[in-house]
Amino acid sequence: MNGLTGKLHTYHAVIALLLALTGLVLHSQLFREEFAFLRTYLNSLHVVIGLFFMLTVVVYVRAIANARESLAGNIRLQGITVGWLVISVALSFTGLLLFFAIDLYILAGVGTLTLHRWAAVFGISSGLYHIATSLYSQQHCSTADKTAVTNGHSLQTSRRSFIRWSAAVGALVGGGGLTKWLFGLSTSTDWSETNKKYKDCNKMVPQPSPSLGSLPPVGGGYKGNFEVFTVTPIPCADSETWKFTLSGLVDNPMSTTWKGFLDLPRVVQVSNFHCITGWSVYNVTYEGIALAQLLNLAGVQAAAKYVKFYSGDGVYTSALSLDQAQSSDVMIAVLMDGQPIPSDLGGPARLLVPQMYAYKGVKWLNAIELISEPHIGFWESRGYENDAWVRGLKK
Ligand SMILES: Nc1nc2c(c(=O)[nH]1)N[C@H]1C(S)=C(S)[C@@H](COP(=O)(O)O)O[C@H]1N2
Ligand SMILES: [Mo]
Repeated sequence: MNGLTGKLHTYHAVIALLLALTGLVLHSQLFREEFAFLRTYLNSLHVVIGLFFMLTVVVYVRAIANARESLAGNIRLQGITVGWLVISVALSFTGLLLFFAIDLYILAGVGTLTLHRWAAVFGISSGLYHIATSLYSQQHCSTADKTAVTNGHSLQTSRRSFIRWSAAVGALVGGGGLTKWLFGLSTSTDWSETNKKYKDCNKMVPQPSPSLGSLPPVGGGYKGNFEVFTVTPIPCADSETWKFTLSGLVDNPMSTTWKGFLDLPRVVQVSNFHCITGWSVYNVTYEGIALAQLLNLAGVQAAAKYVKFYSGDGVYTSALSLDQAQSSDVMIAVLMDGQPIPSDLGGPARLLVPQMYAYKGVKWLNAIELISEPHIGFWESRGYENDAWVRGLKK
């Protein structure tokens, strides 16, 4: 390595390390709970570091192209270079896709986040392998002459291959652990698989019966995968105790049991689901109560300007302006592709605001309140826009 590529190597390594650290921290549940308020900053930081990462990759590719001869014949170095390039390009491409997908109207989320994670698994474990083996060979080079005399050659080689093998096993074990952590949920787009994938601890009797259009789903079955996101442990509901209330500035406040809730008229719609972290799920057939209709029934008073939503987790809230809440596609869903929504995904009843980022879609929705002053919800008070229109969908 000459001076220039040596420096480049250092920059690249440091940036890759920062990228891995911010990525891992972003994935951790801690940053949806205690440190949730740091999440938006951390996410921007991860994106900016990612841009620098891509920059070093480009400069690196040019440097390598200029120094092709030094790679010729060195199979090991060629392997490292090609592997590194594949992983870097995969990381950059999926990263860009996650960031820009919604602007470009492309189907990010169908595997994009999954690919990004796989690239991270390979990147991090091969990075660790690379560090371990080159640390050894550096040491080995500087002491090569002495050891060659004292230890003899064969011992030298077997020691080197022992180190390589240990590093490889370490990287494999580390990569396996990382994979398990990053993919806590397996991925599948098949709804029949879904109940195995998303856990359901709710005990709701009776189950809502799907109406025409709901089963088989008119949307043809949703495309993509939901990430189970929650800032609390997942609450389990029981129809014996479950209650839904609508209160505040309304003429007819309402407090109903599960049975009464299921008697409210429902509609079926096909909509998309966009999380602000970059993943989307498309063509979900939802059945539920149109919020505008429910508000109509309740008789909204003139003083009411905002609608506040509460979750059965006792922590999460969100809010919409009355106008936003009355959009025709805002609903309280109880069925998804004709099946009861599992507790993982916010069942028995969750709010849906398809044209806004999904943090508006309060899971385990159990209360609505009409208020006169704005309410700043859980994520909104931690840096997310209160007007959460998905980029490009509405303004
Ligand atoms: N009660 C509650 N609702 C919530 C959240 C949450 O943490 N708690 N997360 C929000 C966010 S950020 C997203 S992207 C979606 C995720 O929905 P899912 O877990 O069904 O995929 O739920 C939203 N509603
Ligand atoms: Mo989200």
